[in-house]
Order: sequence, then C-alpha cells, then structure tokens
Amino acid sequence: MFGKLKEKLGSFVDKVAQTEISEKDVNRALEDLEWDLLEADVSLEVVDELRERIKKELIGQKVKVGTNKKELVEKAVERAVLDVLTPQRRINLVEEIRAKREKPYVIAFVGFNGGGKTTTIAKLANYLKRHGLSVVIAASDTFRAGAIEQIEEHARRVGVKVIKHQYRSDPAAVAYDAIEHAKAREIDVVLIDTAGRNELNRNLMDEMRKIARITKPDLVIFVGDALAGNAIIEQARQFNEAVRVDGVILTKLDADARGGAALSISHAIGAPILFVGVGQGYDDLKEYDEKWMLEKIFG
Ligand SMILES: Nc1nc2c(ncn2[C@@H]2O[C@H](COP(=O)(O)OP(=O)(O)O)[C@@H](O)[C@H]2O)c(=O)[nH]1
Ligand SMILES: [Mg+2]
Repeated sequence: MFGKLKEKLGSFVDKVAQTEISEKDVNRALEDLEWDLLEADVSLEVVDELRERIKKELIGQKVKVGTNKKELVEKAVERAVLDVLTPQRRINLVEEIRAKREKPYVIAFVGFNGGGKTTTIAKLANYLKRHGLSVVIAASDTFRAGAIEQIEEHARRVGVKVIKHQYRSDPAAVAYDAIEHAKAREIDVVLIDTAGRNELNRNLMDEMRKIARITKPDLVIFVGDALAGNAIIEQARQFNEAVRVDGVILTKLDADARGGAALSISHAIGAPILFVGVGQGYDDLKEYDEKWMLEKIFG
C-alpha cells in the first residue's frame, strides 16, 4: 500500500517538475545564434534548414524545470552544425594515390580566379612530396597573363617539374602532355592548374569539361576562397554541374573568414572538404577537421 502511494507521489512530482520546450523558447534562443551564423558567412539557406531541424528536434520535448533552455538550444545547434560539417565520405588522398595501380593519379583543380588554385597546388605538391610521392604540375592556365610564370616559380621553390605550352594554347593538351610525362617517368601524381575566368568567345565550363574528358582525372578539386562568403556556393555548384566536383579545398581561413563557407559548401554539394588553406606559406595547408571548423564558426 505504502509502496504504491510512494510510486504515485513520485510520478506526480516528476510531472510537476517537467516543462515542455515551446516554439517561443526555441525562437528566442535561436535569434542570437542565427545572427552569429550569418555573421560567420553561413548562407541563409543553411540557416533556415538548421532552424527547421532544431525546431523539429526540440519543440514539445519535456525537460526538467529549471533547465536552461537557451543552453539546450545552443547545444542542439552545435550538434546540428557539426553534423553538416562532418563529411559523408572521407578521402585519404595519400592512401588513394598509393592504392592506384596505374600511375599517375590525376588531380584537376577548378575554381574562379583568385580563389587560390595555383597557391594550393604548390602547397599540395609540397605535402605530397613530404609523404614520399613524386609530383608533376600541368600549367593548364594558359589564359591569365603571368599564370605560367607564377606556377613555375612556385614549382621551383617546392622542387617540382612543370609541363607547359605557350599562352593561349589548349589547356587540355598541356594536361595530356603532363600525364604522358608522368607515365614515362613513373611519377605518382599530376596536378592540373586551370584558368578561372570566362571571357568573350571562351566558356570556362566548356574548357573544364574538355580537360576532364581528355585527362579523366581521378579527382576534381574545387578551390574556393572562404572570404567569398555566399558566392562560393554558386561557384561550386556551377563547377559541380560541369565536371562533378569530388572534393573541396577552402582557402584563406587564416584571414577574417569565420568558416561559414565550409558549412554552406558541405550543404550545397555532396563533396567533402579535404584541406583548408591557412596562409601563404607552402606548409599552410591543413587536413580538414570538422571540430576545428566548428570552433572557427562559433569563434
Ligand atoms: N592568406 C591566404 N592567402 C592565400 C591562401 N591561398 C591563396 N592565397 C592568396 O590568394 C591569392 C590568389 O591565389 P592564386 O593561387 O593565384 O589563385 P588562383 O587565381 O585561383 O590561382 C594569392 O595572393 C595567394 O597568395 C590562404 O590560404 N591564405
Ligand atoms: Mg591561378
């Protein structure tokens, strides 16, 4: 008898001590966080999706009286953001290159001008060399003035050979020659630098398609400037439609960028972020880590 009463009383106390999370609670807590995310350059599209996710998860949930609801929502946002930042598929580049039977492993770099393709290629060449792999670079940006000299200078500094033709020559032909060169000398990796701007009578996406058709790259990497904010999503989508982007490298995360672009890009195209650029030196290339990125976003 007494036991039953205690049980009843216990469940009564539990009920009293509980409260439901309401839409108002969530909205109030999300207001500040949404500003934080937008300020960190997360796109509106992603913020909207995060909000819906959080609402679905939390509204109606019963919590103990006295629970800090704001904190609860913040934790949920952090979990949701980390979830989006966590790649569905991870690529261990060095392992993939080593596993390929027939050399070379071909990587094409795409992205708009100034995003950091050429610099990133030099950094990656340096990284791959440090992992015991041999590298040759194709100077397939035959378009922008000074592009060939720029990549040559970087390559000289990191100790890698460049295959080049003249300016205005066919970028796909340069890449093809670099692959032939690598085959003949058993070089492990070919890194293809490409141009990044549309001009009259010249379609950048057609050019990328041709390079992809001729070289059949093992990997297409989109290089994007984290400072470009939302614009980067549209860029990545365009290249992804033209040539199927397999991986992303985000640059300039040492600068003001707070990393929101990483969140947006992970959301916009399925491809994982492989590395991030954190400076102008050859060692300023970090393997991607979602926890590091989360820190960056929430500052
Ligand atoms: N601070 C910083 N600058 C970078 C980074 N990556 C590239 N840059 C700079 O961005 C500018 C454009 O880079 P570049 O490689 O020429 O871009 P591309 O036009 O895509 O080939 C150069 O001044 C680079 O030094 C980075 O991770 N951090
Ligand atoms: Mg370039």
